Amino acid sequence: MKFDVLTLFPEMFESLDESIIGRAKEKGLIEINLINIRDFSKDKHKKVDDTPYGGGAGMVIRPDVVYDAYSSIKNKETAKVIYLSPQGNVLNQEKVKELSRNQHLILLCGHYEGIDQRVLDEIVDEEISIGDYVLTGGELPAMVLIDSVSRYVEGVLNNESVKEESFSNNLLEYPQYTRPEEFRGRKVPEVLISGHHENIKKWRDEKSLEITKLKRPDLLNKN
Ligand code: 4H7
Repeated sequence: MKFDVLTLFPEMFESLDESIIGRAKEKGLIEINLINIRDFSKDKHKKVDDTPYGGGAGMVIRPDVVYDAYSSIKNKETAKVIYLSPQGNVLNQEKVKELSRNQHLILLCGHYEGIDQRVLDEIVDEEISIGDYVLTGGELPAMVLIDSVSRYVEGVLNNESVKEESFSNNLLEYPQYTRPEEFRGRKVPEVLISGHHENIKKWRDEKSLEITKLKRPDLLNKN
């Protein structure tokens, strides 16, 4: 799966070189191509923004610079273009799964007061938000999208966790324990040490339900 990212801050995406996503890149399972919008400024000072028509605070990113950056992307015709913005459809696990069926996504990251509406109307297929709060840019949302979607790419995860995890069944996950068997007087639940797989499964299912009732009762009415 390929992600092209249009951003003014490509260095922010270095965190995706770590851990599971970093490994997926090394293995060639996902490709993340960063396009610095600033490289497409025709201005001698590499300016990409300007003051808003109609007045008001802050700066708006120019449409021509964004369009030129977008135009440089190979095979853009068959890709889906996503704009990360607080006005988009709120991302959830179902949407993540749906997005993972695309072979090529182009992620457009806004900054400052946003991007001129005309280039958005021209190139954006879908607007996505990662939640009802304000950020300084679309870069963190783009990284959240890349991380969550990449988990569904074949070979990125080496275990069964995709099938069992929270939200896939509208239940939260059961608690996890590892060594030592006793920590500051707190013992690992006996059943987990018993080796009785049927009882372990039953205990975990019960815990999942109990925790969901306690922490996220809203999820239980979604089945
Ligand atoms: C695009 C358009 C996403 C990107 C507007 C982005 C939250 C989210 C941004 C803006 C984002 C999310 C303009 C919104 C300036 C905030 C004060 C960058 N914030 N801005 N406003 N929830 N910010 O996914």
